[in-house]
Amino acid sequence: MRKAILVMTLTISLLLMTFANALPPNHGEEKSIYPTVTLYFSDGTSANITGKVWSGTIFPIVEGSIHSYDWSKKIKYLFFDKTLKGLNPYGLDFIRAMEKYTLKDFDTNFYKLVNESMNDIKNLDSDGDGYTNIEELNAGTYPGDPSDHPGMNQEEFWNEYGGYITLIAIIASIFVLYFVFNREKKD
Ligand SMILES: [Ca+2]
Repeated sequence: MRKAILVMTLTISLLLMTFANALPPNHGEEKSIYPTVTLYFSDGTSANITGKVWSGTIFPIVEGSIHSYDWSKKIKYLFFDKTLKGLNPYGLDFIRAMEKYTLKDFDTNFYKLVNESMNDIKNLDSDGDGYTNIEELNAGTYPGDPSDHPGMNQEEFWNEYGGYITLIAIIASIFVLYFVFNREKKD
């Protein structure tokens, strides 16, 4: 009898646990991995960009406006630093550009506001690595991370193999010179 009660209790707990897991998460307080950023417009008003707005609205706008690179692959850190807690230099410039508009623009035409703000900062070099933001966006590198910029693959290749290539070139020249001198002696 005791065993039966124990088995029943266990079964009920298991069922309850399964049921609880199957329930959708709490919608009002849904957690996002992206930080909420507050905009302060010049007229003293302010507005929040929540994590859900970043991922649900801003990222799709960016992905849709850049055609030469599929930003969905690495958009996570486009505006944020690697801890996802703060903005990187590009994210900061983007927020500053948005703040030049008004709360009315924010509330009534958010899509246009995002597009225009991106456009306003496209010729800046937010991270100071020598490439403009739009060059980096088109090449699929982070405009807010100076260690990531176009032409990296060639540079990395040279850093890794440049030493060997130089050494092989020197040895090859010595061989060539050796044979040339030997030949001259024989003649
Ligand atoms: Ca960069």
